[in-house]
Amino acid sequence: MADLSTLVQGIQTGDMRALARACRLIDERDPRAFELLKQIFTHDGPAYVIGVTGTPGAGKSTLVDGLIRLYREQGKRVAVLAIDPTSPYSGGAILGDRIRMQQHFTDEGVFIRSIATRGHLGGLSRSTGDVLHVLHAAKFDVVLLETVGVGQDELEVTRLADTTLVVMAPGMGDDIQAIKAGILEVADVFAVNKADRVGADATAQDLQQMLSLRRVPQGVSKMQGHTAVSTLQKGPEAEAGEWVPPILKTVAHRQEGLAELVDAFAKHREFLMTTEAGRGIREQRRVSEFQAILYQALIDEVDARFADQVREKLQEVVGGRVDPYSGAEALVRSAIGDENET
Ligand SMILES: Nc1nc2c(ncn2[C@@H]2O[C@H](COP(=O)(O)OP(=O)(O)OP(=O)(O)O)[C@@H](O)[C@H]2O)c(=O)[nH]1
Ligand SMILES: [Mg+2]
Repeated sequence: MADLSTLVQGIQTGDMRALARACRLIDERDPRAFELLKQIFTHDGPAYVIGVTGTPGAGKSTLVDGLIRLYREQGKRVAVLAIDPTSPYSGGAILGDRIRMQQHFTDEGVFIRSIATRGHLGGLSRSTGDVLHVLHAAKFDVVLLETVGVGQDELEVTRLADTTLVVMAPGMGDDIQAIKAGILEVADVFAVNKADRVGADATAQDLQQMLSLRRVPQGVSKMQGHTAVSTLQKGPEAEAGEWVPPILKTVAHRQEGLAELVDAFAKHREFLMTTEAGRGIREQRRVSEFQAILYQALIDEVDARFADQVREKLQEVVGGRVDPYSGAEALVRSAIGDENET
């Protein structure tokens, strides 16, 4: 397929149009995307992936904007994936982000792309994972993965990141209490943004206290093997080989505290690359990715080849003639060609 090899070449040379085309194939779940991903895959992609999540309005987009600028000053090539919400509330926010981002659109070293939350199975995190491989192949130095909202889908996406930044802002004390435990557990680094406002110290302290209450025993993997391994406690109690998420204060629109943030990211990356715990996390990520790809491939295959049988069986189940367990079992047996039905 000459067309595909041109595309592969375009990606590997960082051609923006080729990148956009590849993202589109993935987004549309074009069968050629699978072939493309096979060809460009590398085991140790060079891009360092930073997930950015946090409470609404805390300043995530402003921080991402500042981080792009900082990394660009260091001569790094940066990609930004904005995980678009399906929520109707966020239309305005997204528009604002677009305007803010515009200054980067003409920069050859910055690639910006939104990923829509399509309804398909395993959808958002799977297609984001595929796009990440495209960005690895294009040899970006840094990928910023900004999620909007703190739902389960968004938390799933942060599992794809090497390092997850959770952004909070002062005056959200009650919010912090209300935040699902999930968001604290995915954090590798915390930013208390809007530190120019009163209450930033109190928020940082609240956060610190909440983290120490949530102390997790060493070695316990959280959220199906998510990245953060930490006792979530500072000081001498933290045992060797564990990551303790630092809490940093930032003023995003003034670029304050961003250098420290980048420093903390680098330390976390170092932890991932050089420690036993870090190796375990990276291994677990490969396991989860393979499982997700395998299951998706199986589902696609079944959809393509057994759609009629599935529909028939479904009618029997819905009509109460077959129980769902027997129905599923019969389909699986016929799909794998096992005639020894019991
Ligand atoms: N005072 C102050 N305002 C800030 C700071 N950072 C961001 N803001 C403002 O806070 C508002 C929200 O910032 P965004 O960056 O859009 O926040 P967000 O977390 O991306 O918001 P959503 O995507 O809607 O959840 C904007 O008006 C920013 O200008 C800061 O450090 N200090
Ligand atoms: Mg935003």
